[in-house]
Amino acid sequence: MTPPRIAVLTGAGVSAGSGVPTFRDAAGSLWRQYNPQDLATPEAFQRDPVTVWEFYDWRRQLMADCQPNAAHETLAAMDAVLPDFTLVTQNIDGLHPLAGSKRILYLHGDIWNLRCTSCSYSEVNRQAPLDPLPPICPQCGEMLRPDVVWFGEALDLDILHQASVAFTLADIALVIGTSAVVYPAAQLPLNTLNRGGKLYEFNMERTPLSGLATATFLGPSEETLPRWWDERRQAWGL
Ligand code: BV8
Ligand code: ZN
Repeated sequence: MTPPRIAVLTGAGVSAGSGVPTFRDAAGSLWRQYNPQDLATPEAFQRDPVTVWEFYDWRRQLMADCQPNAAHETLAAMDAVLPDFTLVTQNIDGLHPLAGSKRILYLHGDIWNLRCTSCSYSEVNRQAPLDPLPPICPQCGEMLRPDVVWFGEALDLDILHQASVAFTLADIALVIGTSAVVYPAAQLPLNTLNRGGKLYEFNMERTPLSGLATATFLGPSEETLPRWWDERRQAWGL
């Protein structure tokens, strides 16, 4: 039997098992009691670039020591055997490519990429901590920024289109570790349902998508996703 076409949307919860704080936890974290949503905005960066850079430098230092968990590894294994598979991630932590995933669409950018606020310069930079902070463009001397999509900033339209097509054509949508409140990401899995596909959710708790999901597997995705894949892989003869 031909394996189904699968599109996956991941959020911060897929990396929770690797020690990366989720947005909901980060807001409550000891670190300065800042709400990430107040810091991950162009206005905050305009007003106080050093504080925003401290926030990202802190996260980069924390993420630098984190390793992929069984959920990331399962998604990489799926990518390797499924003919039609797309991983769409909201995460910027770099753990999906580290686990070996290949077909990845980054909706919200990558914390390990820096780009210039003034010219077209950009670089991959895994230095943590960064020094100096804020980092300076070697090409024009202006400040570099994290190459991520902040709240109120538009997503890359080409990436968003590819993600939307992947979910529209998918037989199965997997939604893993996301509170499903950030748009337009949270909208994507509905494309699969609207075309008669199935939506399986993997989360610690129910979300706004749970009422629409074909099934919600409650528990840590580093446990629930490998179990689901083992059973499906055998049924599909993979
Ligand atoms: C845009 C990069 C327009 C930065 C991020 C009012 C209503 C609706 C929408 C809006 C609104 N007001 C504003 C908007 C739009 C806004 C938005 O959606 N706001 C929300 C908060 C209401 N969206 C935007 O601004 C987007 N841009 O709309 O632009 C536009 C168009 C044209 C021209 C100009 C402008 C941009 C959104 C992208 C923002 N950037 N990240 C950074 O990371 O620093 S979003 C950021 O927050 C993350 O990337 C992530 O996507 C999001 C947090 O969501 P989650 O990943 O779901 O994480 P969270 O902590 O919330 O949840 C974790 C989940 O995991 C939980 O459910 C938990 O139960 C579960 N979990 C925990 N452990 C585990 C687990 N599950 C399984 N296993 C575990 N072990
Ligand atoms: Zn520059």
